[in-house]
Amino acid sequence: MQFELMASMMCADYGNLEKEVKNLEEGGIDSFHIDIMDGRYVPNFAMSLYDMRYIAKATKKPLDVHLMIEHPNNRISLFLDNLRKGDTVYIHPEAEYHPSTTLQSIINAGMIPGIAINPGTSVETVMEMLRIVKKVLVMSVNPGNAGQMYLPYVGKKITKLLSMKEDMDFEIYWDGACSADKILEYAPKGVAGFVLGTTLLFGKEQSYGETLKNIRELIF
Ligand code: S6P
Ligand code: MG
Repeated sequence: MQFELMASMMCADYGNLEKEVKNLEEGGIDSFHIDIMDGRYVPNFAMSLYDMRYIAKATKKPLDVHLMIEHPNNRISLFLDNLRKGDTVYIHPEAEYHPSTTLQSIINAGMIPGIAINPGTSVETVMEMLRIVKKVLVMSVNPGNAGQMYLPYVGKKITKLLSMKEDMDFEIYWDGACSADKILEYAPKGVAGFVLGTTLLFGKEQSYGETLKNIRELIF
């Protein structure tokens, strides 16, 4: 069974960032998830433009950029100019007056357009954008911090999105408190990828390679 594993780089050791990137690459990570925060749309400052740029230079793997910032279209070129074609950029529709304009900027730059859906946001409110994007990042925690608890009511939303993804041509990704049991349950149902943070990947006794191998062996 095919599914992607992304490393949530806000959880990495910043004292050894280059080594972290190399170890994750060697361990078999598929892409690097970059949580950009502005302290306004979410109550935290995690990563910023220069962190993203550094990681983009340190790896040839794709970047998965999750913009948790107000009105991303105002400064979207700062990000797009430092990415490669085929990288993904997610916006939060609530953070923008005209989210489809922002998504069009992402498409025009050759990036993969995505939306991130908060736990309290319903599928119905983003329906039209589902026709534009290629990826939907379902937040199973409120955005802003790593190490939070899974919010179980998000499961019903994933089930709904799974029933729509073929017709509307998008893939579903999981972000927040991702544990092995969630991958075991949702990868076979069709969730395409999982963002791994403190719950499963970082700060563990075993190497990234061992962890990633164990996860991939969960599902044959
Ligand atoms: C949260 C952010 C996420 C977290 C990730 C951390 O705002 O979008 O990408 O970094 O969820 O994973 P964990 O396992 O610590 O919840
Ligand atoms: Mg994220």
